[in-house]
Amino acid sequence: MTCTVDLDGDEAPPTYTSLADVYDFKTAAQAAPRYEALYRAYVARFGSAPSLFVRSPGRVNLIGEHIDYAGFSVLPMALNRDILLAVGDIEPVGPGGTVTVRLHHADHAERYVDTEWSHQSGTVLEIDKTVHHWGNYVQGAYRTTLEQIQSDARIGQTLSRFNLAVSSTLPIAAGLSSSAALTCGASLATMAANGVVMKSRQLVRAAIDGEHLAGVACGGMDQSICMLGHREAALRVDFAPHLHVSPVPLPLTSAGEQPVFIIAQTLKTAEKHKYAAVQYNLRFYEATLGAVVLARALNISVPCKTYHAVLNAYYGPEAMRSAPAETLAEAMQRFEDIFPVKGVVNEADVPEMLDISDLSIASLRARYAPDMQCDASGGLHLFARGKHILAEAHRVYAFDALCKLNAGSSMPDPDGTLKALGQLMHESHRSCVELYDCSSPELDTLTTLAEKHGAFGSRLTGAGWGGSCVSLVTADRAAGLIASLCEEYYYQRRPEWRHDPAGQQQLSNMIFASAPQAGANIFRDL
Ligand code: NG1
Ligand code: MG
Repeated sequence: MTCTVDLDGDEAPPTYTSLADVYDFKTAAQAAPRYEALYRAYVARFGSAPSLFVRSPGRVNLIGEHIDYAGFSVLPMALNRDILLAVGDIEPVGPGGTVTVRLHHADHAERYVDTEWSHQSGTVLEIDKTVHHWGNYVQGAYRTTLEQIQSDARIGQTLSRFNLAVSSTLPIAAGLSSSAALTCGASLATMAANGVVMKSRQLVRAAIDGEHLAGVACGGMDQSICMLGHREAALRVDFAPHLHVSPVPLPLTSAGEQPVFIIAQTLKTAEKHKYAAVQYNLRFYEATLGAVVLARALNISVPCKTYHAVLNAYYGPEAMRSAPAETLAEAMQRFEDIFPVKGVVNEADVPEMLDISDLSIASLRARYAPDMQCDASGGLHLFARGKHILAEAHRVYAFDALCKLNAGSSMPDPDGTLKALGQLMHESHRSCVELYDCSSPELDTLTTLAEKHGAFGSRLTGAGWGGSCVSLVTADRAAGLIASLCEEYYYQRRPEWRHDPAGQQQLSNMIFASAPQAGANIFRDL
């Protein structure tokens, strides 16, 4: 998916000199040893001290699942689990000289093998996406960041060689966007190493393009929230007409406290390169074909490949901008009334539905799912997927409106608002189960348990099919909820973790509480 980037604020990501600028007091104290350990690992690997650190957080999507590629707004927040990069041995390379970047993983060097790449200053780095290496994400973002630097006449063009060491508390393939944290962190490190200042929007663009170069056809949600997260607010990310973000402060509880989100992993990973071909890309294809079929049913003549574009063409950009919830409510009804086939559709029958019966399946694919593998042999659930997308988009606006209505004000029934937010999360999960078919038995068990033990609402987050769920709870119930889930979910499946310090350590990154965090930043002179 391509999107133009038009972000609020023209600033560069911040540079800080104290952990307290990012973390609250207690978390800063807990985080300090990680920076020290990474410093030591850098010295051990490269023989000199790093000159700066980059911090790049993971994200959790609070609501708005599988609708970013349909063009609709989503509502994520940055997490208190992050990737740190130590950057050092920065040396400018003259024109035509060889630029080399060395990359080391400080936590799991045996699993994430070291790598390095070189190119002549002034030439483009080639990336081999057929080899699945964790360094591809870093290389991809390195290359696209240099392209941004070189396309901006205001920025100098002398490139530097440098070294990177990485450490992470973000679980991989858990639906918490470790990949975007890595590409955003790599973009920021490349910027800093080259001694230039770029705007956040350029870095978001570079990180998105970098992930594409690594072979993942993603939307822009993950990179936007990672780079632009707010310390005390979730973000609404809009994709049309441009990528645009606005803070969504969460309503306080009746005790005047910030509510808490509990992130809980299923113990079943959701590795993109494994399930993408079967499920994620197929959903993208179903979402695109559904939009095209709807456009045909509404007699829209301009080409539209997303549901958002169809609604925009039918209701007009003004209705979409000023009354999105009302417009979507109308659209949901119309969709039910006029979508031509409510059941499963055979791929071979789609051209007929579009009145272009001489179109081959190969051409249909080339038009609506280019450059992606996907298996449609089980049929296309166009109606069910479309129904989810429209209702989920509506829930995002409802969630946003509830938060904004109650932001900072002392309302009569604050917990009522949290209950209503929880209800939207609950409905979102049901829709992912029943209409989008992207849940798993483990996700259903965890969300049910979370709601039983005091969550206002709980839902899968990220693409699904494994990974994590997110639950909304008051601060005073957070510890109790975590204890209950440990008892009834984790210790049932990993009894050995109960008394083993290493198991407890694993568990602390499997289930944890997070409030919204700041987006990525640089630290100097810590
Ligand atoms: P995950 O698989 O959790 O990183 C993916 C997409 C998002 C969005 C969600 C579903 C990538 C990098 N991310 O998230 O853009 O479509 O699924 O809402 O592909
Ligand atoms: Mg990802």
